[in-house]
Amino acid sequence: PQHQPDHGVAVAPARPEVTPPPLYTVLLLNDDYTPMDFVVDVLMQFFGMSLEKATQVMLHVHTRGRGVCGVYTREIAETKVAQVNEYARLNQHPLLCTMERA
Ligand code: TYC
Repeated sequence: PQHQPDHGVAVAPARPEVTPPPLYTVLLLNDDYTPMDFVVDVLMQFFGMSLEKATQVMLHVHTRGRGVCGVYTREIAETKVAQVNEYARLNQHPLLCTMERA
């Protein structure tokens, strides 16, 4: 068939391709001093977990050393990490939240 001339105007491809953003896992690290109920409170407040789920994750961190709070895009993960660490320091607990590429 005959080809249409290219007018230099960008058009959407028939099957648009999108590049998904990199994902980051937000982690909580264990320590010997932060009270268990404080960690459960953090998981409920900042990660939207139920009391049951937060307790389960807190106990996993307590016994295994670290645990997953959630997986987010970079800006969201960075904000969660900053908010949790600020909240822990404000309450004078050594609790550490970190992130790594998923
Ligand atoms: N290990 C703490 C304690 O025995 C509890 C704890 C759990 C602390 C999870 C930090 O990310 C953490 N009180």
